[in-house]
Amino acid sequence: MLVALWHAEDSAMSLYFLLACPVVPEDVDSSDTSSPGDTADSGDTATDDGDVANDVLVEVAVADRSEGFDLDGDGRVDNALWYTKNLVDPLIEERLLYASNVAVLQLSGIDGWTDDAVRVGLFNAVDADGDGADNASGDEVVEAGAAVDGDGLALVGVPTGLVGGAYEVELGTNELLIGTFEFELATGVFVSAVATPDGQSGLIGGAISTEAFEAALDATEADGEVIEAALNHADLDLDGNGENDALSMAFEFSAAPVLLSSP
Ligand SMILES: [Ca+2]
Ligand SMILES: [Ca+2]
Ligand SMILES: [Ca+2]
Ligand SMILES: [Ca+2]
Repeated sequence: MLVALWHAEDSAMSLYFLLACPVVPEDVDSSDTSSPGDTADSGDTATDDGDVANDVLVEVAVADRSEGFDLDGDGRVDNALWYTKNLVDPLIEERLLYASNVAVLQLSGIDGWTDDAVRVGLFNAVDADGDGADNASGDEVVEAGAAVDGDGLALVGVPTGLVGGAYEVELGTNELLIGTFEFELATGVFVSAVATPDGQSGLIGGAISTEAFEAALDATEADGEVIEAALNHADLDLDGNGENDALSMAFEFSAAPVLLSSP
C-alpha cells in the first residue's frame, strides 16, 4: 500500500508517505523539547527513539539525615555527610556559582513520563560562559566534548524505566562533580530523581573513601574544618578490617534544561 502511494502522481499522497515514514534515526534536534508529543516529534515512532533531555545541576545541598541511599545493604539510608551539612552547604553554593565544569544528567528514549525503556546518563560539560548563576535559564549552552557520542548521547549511561517521571539508578562512573568538588567515589553514582519537562530534582550520591574525600576538598582553612568534621563521621568499612574508611554522601539537587553545543 505504501509502495503504491510512493508511486502515486498525487503530490499530497507522496507527502503523506514521507510524513508517515520515520526518517529521523535519533531525536537530538535542539529544536525539540523533552515534552513527548511536541511538534518536533514526528520522527519519534520507534520505542527507543524518544526525546532526549539534558539537565544541568543548578542547586545542590547535602541531603537531610533520612534522605539518601542504602550503601551497606542494611535496609537503612546512609548519609554521614549530613552531620557536616551546615559546613558543606555554603561551600557548594559558592562553588556552583563559579564552576566552569558542570554536571549534566541526561534522559534519552523518552516516549512518555511513564516509560519502561529510557536511559539515564551522566557527564561533565563546560559551561562556556563560566557563570553558574545563569545555568537555570533554560537556554544555557554547554559543551559536552568527548563525554557524548556523535548523536549527543552520554557515554556513561544505564537503561531504566520511568514511573510518573521517577527513576532510580546506579551509574557506572565514580566521578561526581559538585560545584568544583571532584569526588572520586568508591561506588557508582546513585541517582533517585523525578524528571519533568522543566528539569529534574532528587538525590545524588554514593560512598567515598576518607582519602578521596580529603583529596576532593582543597586545603583551605575552611575546607580543613570540613574535612576533619566529616572524617569523624566515616560510617562505612569498605575493606572489611573493622575500621570505617569511607563516608556515605547524599545531596539533594535540582537540575534545569540545558542545550548541548554541536560536537
Ligand atoms: Ca544502610
Ligand atoms: Ca522509551
Ligand atoms: Ca552559565
Ligand atoms: Ca576499613
